[in-house]
Amino acid sequence: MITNPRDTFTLRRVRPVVCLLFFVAAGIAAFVAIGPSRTISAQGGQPSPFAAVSPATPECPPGSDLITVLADTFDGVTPPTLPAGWTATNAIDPDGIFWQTSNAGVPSPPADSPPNAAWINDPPIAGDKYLDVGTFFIFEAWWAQLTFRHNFNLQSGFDGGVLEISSFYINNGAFTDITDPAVGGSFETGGYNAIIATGTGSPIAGRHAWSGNSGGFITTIVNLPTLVIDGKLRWRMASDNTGSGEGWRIDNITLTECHFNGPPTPTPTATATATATATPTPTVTATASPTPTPTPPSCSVTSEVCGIVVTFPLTDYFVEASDVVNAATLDGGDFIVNGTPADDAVLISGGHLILFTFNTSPVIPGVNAMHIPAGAFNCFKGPVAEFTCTFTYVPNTPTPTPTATSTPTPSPRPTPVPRARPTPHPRP
Ligand SMILES: [Ca+2]
Ligand SMILES: [Ca+2]
Ligand SMILES: [Ca+2]
Repeated sequence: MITNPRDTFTLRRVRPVVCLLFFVAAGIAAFVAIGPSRTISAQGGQPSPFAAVSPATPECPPGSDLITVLADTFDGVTPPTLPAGWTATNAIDPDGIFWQTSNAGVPSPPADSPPNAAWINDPPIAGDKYLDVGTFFIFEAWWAQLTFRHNFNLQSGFDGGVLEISSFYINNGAFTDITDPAVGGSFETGGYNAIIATGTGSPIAGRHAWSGNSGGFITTIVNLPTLVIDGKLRWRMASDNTGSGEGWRIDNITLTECHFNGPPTPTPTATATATATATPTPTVTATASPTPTPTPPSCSVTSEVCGIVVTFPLTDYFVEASDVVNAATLDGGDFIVNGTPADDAVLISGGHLILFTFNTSPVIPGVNAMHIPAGAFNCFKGPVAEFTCTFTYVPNTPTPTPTATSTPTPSPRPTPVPRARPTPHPRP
């Protein structure tokens, strides 16, 4: 499923409410939109050592709607098959058992929504098992939240599960823990409850993780960073070299965000190009009325990279156009970083989104300048307007191994700051 971005142009720093999103991935058909409601039933009511939670009913800022980016219950397949869009990989494969769907066995109950959940075992030897969901793209994401239910009984303190994300703009695409500062995600509820022991062969030794016995299905809600515009999620179960558990089950996954629902807005123009006014201001003097300036180009672009701080030298840059781009006029050289033209340009998403790539990163420590000259390529409505923007590169420094013994305190979610809109938009 590919949803064309709206014919709406935004600068995220100016109007963070606006969001455009779509998927591109194999097997996207698996992601079934389930409408505006994101409530997950709180069933499987066994006594649990974890605090009872009521899945939050998120509130979107005025002018935006809650939409579901992806959702899966794992119930449309016959175990052990995974739904399309999901992949299972064992980076360390001790037993040939991969993440799969399951409708029976331990840990019990086997599913939150019957009949199936995704499941992995907890073997008595070192293992590293991944459950990945295909790439999704979120543009102008506001208040993106991942909710899922899971039931784990993993050798306490030695075997554990973590949630990781891969994005172009995080550690050069390497899967990174959702709570890592480079990612910036945080748990609203149901966060990690243990630190995995070191020295016993765990691939995630020393990291915060889910471990021990959840006592049935619990809810985890993750606040996703707004800077992640493309992502692959990974549920990772790591076991050490002795002792075992029952395993880990995942069910009822939803990823939601707030999406601007207003009318298309005028293009903010950072350059000095004057906007033609329909009615020149009357003048009382004898001086001539100003000649109306020509209508500026109807095609403008922006990039999620504008204004952000990156911790590795970027080679890939998404640029979003307000109008469909004419591919015949597009080439890598149209996009320039610090005076270096890109090597390639690819048009995706119905022609609104361009991915410029460099064979060698042009990034320098400190402030970096991005530039697209006026008319570098054409859109359906006319030549592209000049684009300039900057971002900052701060080389990453190694993160010390965590030594704290307490679980991290979830960060409070940011307070929505709705931007002013010119006119209210009637809801359907
Ligand atoms: Ca299910
Ligand atoms: Ca173990
Ligand atoms: Ca060109």
